[in-house]
Amino acid sequence: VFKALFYILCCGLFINAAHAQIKEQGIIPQPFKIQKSSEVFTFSPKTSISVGAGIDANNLTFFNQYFHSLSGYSLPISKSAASIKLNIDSAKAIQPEGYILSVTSKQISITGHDQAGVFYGLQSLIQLLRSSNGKITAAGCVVEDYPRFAYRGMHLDVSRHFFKVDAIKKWIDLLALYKINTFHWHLTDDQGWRIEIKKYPLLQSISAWRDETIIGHKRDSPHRFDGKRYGGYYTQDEVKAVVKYAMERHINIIPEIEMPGHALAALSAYPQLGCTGGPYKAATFWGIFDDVYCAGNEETFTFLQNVLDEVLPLFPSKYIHIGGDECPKTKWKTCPKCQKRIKDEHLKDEHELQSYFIGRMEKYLNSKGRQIIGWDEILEGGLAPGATVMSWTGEEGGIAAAKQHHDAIMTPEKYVYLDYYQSLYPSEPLAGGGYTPLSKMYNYEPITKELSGDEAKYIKGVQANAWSEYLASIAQAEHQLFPRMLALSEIAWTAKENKDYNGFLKRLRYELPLLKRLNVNTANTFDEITD
Ligand code: TNX
Repeated sequence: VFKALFYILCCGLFINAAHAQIKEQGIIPQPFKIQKSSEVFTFSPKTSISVGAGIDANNLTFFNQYFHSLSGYSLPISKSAASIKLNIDSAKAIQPEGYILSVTSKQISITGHDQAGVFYGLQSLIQLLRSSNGKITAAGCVVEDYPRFAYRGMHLDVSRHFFKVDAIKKWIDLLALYKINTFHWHLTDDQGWRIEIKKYPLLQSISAWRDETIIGHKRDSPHRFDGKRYGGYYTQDEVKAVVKYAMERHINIIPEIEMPGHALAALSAYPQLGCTGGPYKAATFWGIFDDVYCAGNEETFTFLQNVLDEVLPLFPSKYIHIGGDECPKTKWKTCPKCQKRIKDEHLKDEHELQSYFIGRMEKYLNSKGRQIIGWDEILEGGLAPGATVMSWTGEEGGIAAAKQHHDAIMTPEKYVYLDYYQSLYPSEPLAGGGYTPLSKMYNYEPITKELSGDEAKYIKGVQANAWSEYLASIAQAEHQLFPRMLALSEIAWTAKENKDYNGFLKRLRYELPLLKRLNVNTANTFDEITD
């Protein structure tokens, strides 16, 4: 009897321990519904996948790569009965981009509403995989999932620091894993022009470069230069390859061509486009610069339209970002051409001149079937008719846009800027201004109470911005981005009522080893110091 009791007790402890482990396994972003079971699916080299009619095989690429790196073997695709089944059925998974994932001891099935749904089901499955003693398993569960917001964005500034195509592809894979569907590619700024424009070769030979490389990214000496030219740009062929790579992972790339401010790099090659005629040089340090595109000069508009004529065929995106932020009006105030434009167009002041500028570019882009997005300063002097506002200086811009029945994307710097410090540890590398620990970012709520139910519909989603002034290397970029990007994914995807910071932290514990396997330099000092 004693022996039997001891046996029962041991079994109980074992089952409990196993169950506790399963209970803590999870998915980031937290799905709409997840029901865990104690079943476990075990993979073997014989486990095959069947891909239902109409499913694009590209959906499997990232999963297969990851699975192979974990197990050392690939899963064969089979036309007949297989233990992993992928299907599209919009009557079963009724929400766009949604999916139903079921894992039992015998079978794994993913039913997507659409291709994206199947893809996201596979990303969730990646997060359920466990490897122990050479055995790969997936925790049993039924997941029913779909996103809260249609726009789930991440931005990357490649002007202040340049990241090569391979780094961009790795980054895209990581966005995809966390169900982020928009990549806002900040391609031009004062410190470098990063996209090949064949009509303007000096953009490649001059604007893509600055005279100095900033080194010494330490708190005590952030301003040291090594005297070496710094720069680079993407060829149009590279851009096409990146756009294709992203599309295969259900990510739309929105290019940003900045205007009328943050234009020094372009002006350094084409000084006639500035109010004073130059000479100008691409900035070697950070900030806001007074020399901007001249709004009184017709050639400025011809130049920007010609640039866009080459940009548009590369990016199928409905949206094109035209910047609009931080444009000092100093030079416009004393520029005869700008003043003439103000008079001729019956504008009140330089703010209305900025609005004229953006409105004119919007018309051009609309005539090519595209819509503009701009930073919230495009509200200055009146919003262009179909513009979407990206609200960065706070939430006010997004709220104002929604109240005017314009679409808005929330990206307030206080909550979702990844160049801000994530911890107060002195070991933290030099970063941009503020302090946004993981919890603060996680708890950001994009729909503010100022908005009525109808107005809230204009908030299309949320985005985190990775300005790269202090991201001098990929390792440093990853340190700033991870794990905070995972918090963004829950803001953007997870239903409001399912958000729970403590639960997120528990799931994060299982996610960090995954990120390590993917060679991501995740920060481990993201917790808050409360004293
Ligand atoms: C403001 S956010 C900028 C960027 C800087 C960033 C640094 C925005 C639209 N403009 O040019 O890189 O602050 O945090």
